[in-house]
Amino acid sequence: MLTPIKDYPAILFSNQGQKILLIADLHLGWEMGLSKKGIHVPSQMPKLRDRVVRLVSKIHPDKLLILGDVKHTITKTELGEWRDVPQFFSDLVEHIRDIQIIRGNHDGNLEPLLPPAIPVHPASGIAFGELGVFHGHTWPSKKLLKCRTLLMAHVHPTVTLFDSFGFRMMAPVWVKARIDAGELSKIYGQKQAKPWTGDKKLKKRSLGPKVCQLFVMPCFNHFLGGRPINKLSTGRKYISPLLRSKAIDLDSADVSLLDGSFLGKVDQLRTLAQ
Ligand SMILES: [Mn+2]
Repeated sequence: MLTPIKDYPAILFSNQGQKILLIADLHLGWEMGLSKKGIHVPSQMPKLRDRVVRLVSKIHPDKLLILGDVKHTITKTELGEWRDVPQFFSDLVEHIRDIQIIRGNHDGNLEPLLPPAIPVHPASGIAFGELGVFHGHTWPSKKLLKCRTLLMAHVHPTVTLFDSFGFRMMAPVWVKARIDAGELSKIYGQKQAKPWTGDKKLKKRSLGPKVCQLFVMPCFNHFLGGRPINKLSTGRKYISPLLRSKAIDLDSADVSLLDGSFLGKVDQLRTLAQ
């Protein structure tokens, strides 16, 4: 069962008595890039760490899974990240021992900054029972198609609304979209399974893709802003092959704020983004 944590960009997955807390897109060291432009702000790592610690003390998960982009620079490592990333994790393991990471596109050379006990899984993801998790800048691994639900990060979904007084609001959101398993199977060159009708011979054939829904999770680093899911005109189209594909019906996807308020479908919200 997947339960978004109210007022946090975090979600809890309960699987066979195990509680897995999922967060994504920490982008530690993001503010260091600003100093090159002459804008100096102190490291935001302590605030992000304290927010994760608060969350862990509230939820008491068995495992913390970070869905990629732990740090901000892509392949090299900034001096400040050499300080902040190890400090972040050495403080965090005091509160939760089982931490695992799925590699994001910003996580090149991440391992030297981590305690050795923290594994880094490939960006194409891993499965926990009915839930498949991956970062989102690449396709999920084929074995994730066996999971009913996929969860990705990477696009930092937000919604933007513009009113007649000229005020523009932007807020991080959860996006829940339907996945067309047939289309996805085509993309993977995989035969779509026939539904199981009870016949034992057919049962085997029903072990094909059963993936049917996708959750896109908001960015944990609240300094970063994001990409309005209801505004396509600015910037490139979605920076995720799965979201660009026909397998996802983004127009009819549900959009909700972090406090749980349902805002509407993506296509309805597009009319308010101008
Ligand atoms: Mn990313």
